[in-house]
Amino acid sequence: MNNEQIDLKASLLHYLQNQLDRRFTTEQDYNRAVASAIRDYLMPAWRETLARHHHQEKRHAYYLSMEFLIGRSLVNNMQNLGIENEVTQAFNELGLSLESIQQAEADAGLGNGGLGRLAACFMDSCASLALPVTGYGLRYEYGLFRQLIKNGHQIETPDCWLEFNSYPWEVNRKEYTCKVKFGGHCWTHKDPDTGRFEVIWQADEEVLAVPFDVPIVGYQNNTVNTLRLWDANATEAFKLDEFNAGDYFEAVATNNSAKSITMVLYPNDSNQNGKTLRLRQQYFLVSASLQDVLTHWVKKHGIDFSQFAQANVFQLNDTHPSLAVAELMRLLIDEYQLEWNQAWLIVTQTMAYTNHTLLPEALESWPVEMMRTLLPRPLEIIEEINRHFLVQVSYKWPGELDKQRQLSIIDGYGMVKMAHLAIVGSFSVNGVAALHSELLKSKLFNHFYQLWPHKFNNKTNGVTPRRWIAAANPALRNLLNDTLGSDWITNLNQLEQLEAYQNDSAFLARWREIKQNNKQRLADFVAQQTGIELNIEAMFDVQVKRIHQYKRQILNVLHVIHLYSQIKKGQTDNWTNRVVIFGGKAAPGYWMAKQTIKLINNVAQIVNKDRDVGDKLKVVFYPDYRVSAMEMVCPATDLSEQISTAGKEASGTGNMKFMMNGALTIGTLDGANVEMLEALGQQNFFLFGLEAHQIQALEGHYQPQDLINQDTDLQAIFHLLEVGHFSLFESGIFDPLIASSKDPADPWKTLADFRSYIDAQAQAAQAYRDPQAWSRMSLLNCARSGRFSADRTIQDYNRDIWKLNDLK
Ligand code: 26W
Repeated sequence: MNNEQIDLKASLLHYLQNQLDRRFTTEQDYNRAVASAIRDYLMPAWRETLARHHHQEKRHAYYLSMEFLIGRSLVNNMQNLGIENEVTQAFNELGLSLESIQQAEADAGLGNGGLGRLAACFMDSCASLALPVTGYGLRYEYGLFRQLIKNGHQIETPDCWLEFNSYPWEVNRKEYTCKVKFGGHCWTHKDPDTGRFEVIWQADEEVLAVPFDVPIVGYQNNTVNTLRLWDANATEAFKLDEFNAGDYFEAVATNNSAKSITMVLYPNDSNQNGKTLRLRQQYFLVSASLQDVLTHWVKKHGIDFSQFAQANVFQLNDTHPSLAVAELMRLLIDEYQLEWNQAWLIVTQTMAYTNHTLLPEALESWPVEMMRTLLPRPLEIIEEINRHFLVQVSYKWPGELDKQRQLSIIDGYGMVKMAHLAIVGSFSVNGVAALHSELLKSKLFNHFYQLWPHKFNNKTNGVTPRRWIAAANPALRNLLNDTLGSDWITNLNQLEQLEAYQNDSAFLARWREIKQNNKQRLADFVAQQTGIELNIEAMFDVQVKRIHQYKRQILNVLHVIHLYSQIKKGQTDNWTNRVVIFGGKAAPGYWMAKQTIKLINNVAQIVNKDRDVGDKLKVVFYPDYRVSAMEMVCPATDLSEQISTAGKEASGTGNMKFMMNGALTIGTLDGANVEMLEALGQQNFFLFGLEAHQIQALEGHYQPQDLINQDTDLQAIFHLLEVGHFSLFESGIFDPLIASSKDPADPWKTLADFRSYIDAQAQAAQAYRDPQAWSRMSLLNCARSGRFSADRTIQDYNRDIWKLNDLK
């Protein structure tokens, strides 16, 4: 790699042998040892990248996110460093199995789902493209809860991923510690020398933000970018005066109140709970990160900020870090004495906002009074931003007071609307798939679009092929390398060349064999975890994602019950055996989602033990679905379920991972499915369901009971559900779930899509019966997935928003 390079094997041995007693060495210990050796090994490249950023770059981007769902890092880092063979050989020589040591790594589960995993994929792509991008996030002591299933119910247990409070990949950078203020009050004071009015924020609490840096290794390009995660600490472990006054408990409690800020990730990904602690987390992230950037700037340029906007850009991952708009104003004005207009110009030239959801319940807003108590100075600034903004609105729509009311950052109920703050403070606003970005312009943010059409743009999501093909599916990686060379890893459009093999039966046979082996690997795991035996000749039909009504796991369950009832009636001519796999976590407070998990498990239990059913149908709930689970599930999937109500899923990213790994999709015209279908053509995609505009037109006219009356299959399904066939000793437990899908007010319009879903499923089953034709479609899915590489997405962000020079 370079002349500073350390002897990897010697270092590995050093860490492996550095155990007091080898008899008690566990796989976790070995994992930690190898991670430590690799971290040391990548240090020179990391240092060089930082030096390059410091000395050469003209512009730097910062990705601000409350979530980074990294998962495991060992395999990825080895692969990106190009040292897989070396490490494997060293392990073999020691008589150790790298495979089981890889599995011993805990997932860094610092995210809920799509938004957090996207941030992790983006970090990988930025480093692989050698772009100067730094991630800023929080070092939660507990990531997303671990899910246990007891009697079919989800049980949440704490995720202690930081064994003994350390993570082998991170480096503590306490020299960059800064302080974040909370509470207290503000007053204005006139500087006697300058005559300038200054605001003093006298906080009543200060919390230390201590950075821990995680290396982000680019793909074999000598680049190691940084993900900086903040850990909250008390300013002094014990306030001595309180201690001396004998209030030992009070002193320790202060310590805990500071530490609580980064104690746990909120396990919520679709509605905000309005808790003070969450607002503290958001401000803590934003303030520490911006102070970090400004301190660095001032060290290099002094307090001249005239070039700051040319040199820095902040990408806000949803509204969670949107206080950055107010905080950058505060720092520039209060700490560095800029005038309001100068500061506002800088803010509105450096902030860019990405929206990830259209669901109204997921849009963040905070009570003004909560903000006043916790963040008095940032609130003053938000109020001032709003005053300026509403003047602009009144110029655009003179006399239209309702426009001002609708657009105001602070609404009539005394809530601060974070999306409005983010849009007003940013020069760019983007959605995450073409359809989603159009809906932002035409619906959710229409007035803002009329005001500032130039701000709005689309950046269709993508996922990293390093993790989602090369690391997760080594057999496919090898086949691709043998067939196409290895350029596809950094230029995924190269996969198009696979099309040349679409009619090559020998090639298709190899293609199928890889899939079957991956299915076996998953089947072994499922057997070991759940005792359920899977036949890999069956179609593996998979829906893994957060459990949410808009994602309609319930529609999938209705189909499962439909298949079961067909089997029971003996209607099994031309049957295609299926394994239906579900996985996903429900937010702990989301009762309907938890009931959905219970229903899936109950249906699985009845179906799997029924002797009439046998291999015709198996149902699996895969517990504790997480990044590392997807790494095994996605290469083993034949059919990917992307069945959300059209207009509700902003993009989806699981859909892309499946496509790359040669799964076919059954899906609605929602999120990025639309663009997948465009790349694939209708003949390679099982399309069903109403379109977004049709769903909207249904509002107020939806009559699910009529649909049931017209459809004997639906009647049979509801009959089984209602007589308690899946709730024998738990009478009535599914009544609310059943009632919600029969409710004319059902926002997810599940039954409206039932018939077309069942038909599309039948087509999929039929198609699966021709292995050669299926493998051909599978190959085309992979071949046409190039545009869903996160590299393409990041190049789009860079071309339109960040405008960085790559540092290759
Ligand atoms: C305040 C509570 C909360 C927390 C997280 C509300 C909303 C969120 C996220 C915005 C939810 C999320 O993860 N959205 C997903 O983002 C993915 C990446 O862009 C998309 O692919 C998914 O469609 C979208 O649901």
